[in-house]
Amino acid sequence: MTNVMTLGQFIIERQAEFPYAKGELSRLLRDIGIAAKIVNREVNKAGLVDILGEAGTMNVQGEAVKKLDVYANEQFISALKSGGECCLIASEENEDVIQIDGEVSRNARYVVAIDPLDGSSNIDVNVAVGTIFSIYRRKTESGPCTKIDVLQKGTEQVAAGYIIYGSSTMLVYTTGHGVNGFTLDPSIGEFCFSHPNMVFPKTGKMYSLNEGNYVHFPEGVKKYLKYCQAEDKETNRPYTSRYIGSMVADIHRNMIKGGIFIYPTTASSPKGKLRLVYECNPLAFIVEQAGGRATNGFKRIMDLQVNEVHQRTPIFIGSEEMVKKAEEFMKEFSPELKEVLEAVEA
Ligand code: AHM
Ligand code: MG
Repeated sequence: MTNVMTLGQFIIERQAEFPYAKGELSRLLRDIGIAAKIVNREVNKAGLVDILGEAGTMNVQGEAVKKLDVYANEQFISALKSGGECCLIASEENEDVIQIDGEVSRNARYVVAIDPLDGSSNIDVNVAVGTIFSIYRRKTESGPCTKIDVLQKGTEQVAAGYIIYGSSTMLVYTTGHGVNGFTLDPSIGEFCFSHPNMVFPKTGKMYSLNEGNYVHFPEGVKKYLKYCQAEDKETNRPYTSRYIGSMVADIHRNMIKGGIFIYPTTASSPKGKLRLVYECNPLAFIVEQAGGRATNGFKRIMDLQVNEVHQRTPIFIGSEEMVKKAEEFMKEFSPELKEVLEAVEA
């Protein structure tokens, strides 16, 4: 007998911590965990594409081969539909929200926002990708759920998590009582409790941003980057540059080692690139729960007004002291952006 605790056992043990606990949120998290294992199986086969067939073609069994992000989207939607606890899904892959009004979901009270496969351009090159999810209680009292139910501030999240399909596969989540991580043991097909009470180091040595966009960065980010690269023994500079291009993987690494991830506004993405509802808010919730900080350079991510399902925002997220320092640079050198970003919220 080993003392391994599975995700399923952990969720049941912690059920009492959930607001209005009746077991529904536990079941919802369990459903997401099951879909994650199925997606993981396919992600691990991604290198076999030449053998199994290209996306858009027929495989040897005569089935259509789907792109992995489409496949992941279908798996999560199907798990949430059949689980019966979710009445509405907002996904990066779907322009419109998906209402679930079948018999099994009649009394469902939860809404899920999801990016089923983030960083999907990394699949072809065998680099880590992720899934990001966010869970809210529905806002409307009765009738079918609508878009209104997902247009809630990040502070209203009841749970959030990510799955990282990396050198090992992990599921990390919070329900507002700290952050816990589970590593998939492929030999038994279970997520096993491996990272209790994850804590974001107060400061670190790593900065993660796409430096190729440098000429299009706001002045505050340019100046902060030069600060990161300047020599100073007392503050351990120059820092180290690490950018994977999969937000989940970059933030996961920074949470373990200490660091900052920035995706600012750029000339081609004047409102930022990353999506507030299913990328930034869930990661901000997790990072804050681990003692880190997440802002748009001026304002806390989770306090931003949500007007659109696919709304974008710049993000500065990671070790508290590093994010605060970057904000100082934004305030001093890019003050004009504050109003621009307030207008997006209005
Ligand atoms: P995606 O949802 O289309 O995969 O885009 C999100 C990803 C993030 O994971 C990553 O941080 C960022 O886009 C990388 O963008 P870029 O290539 O512009 O640096
Ligand atoms: Mg994405």
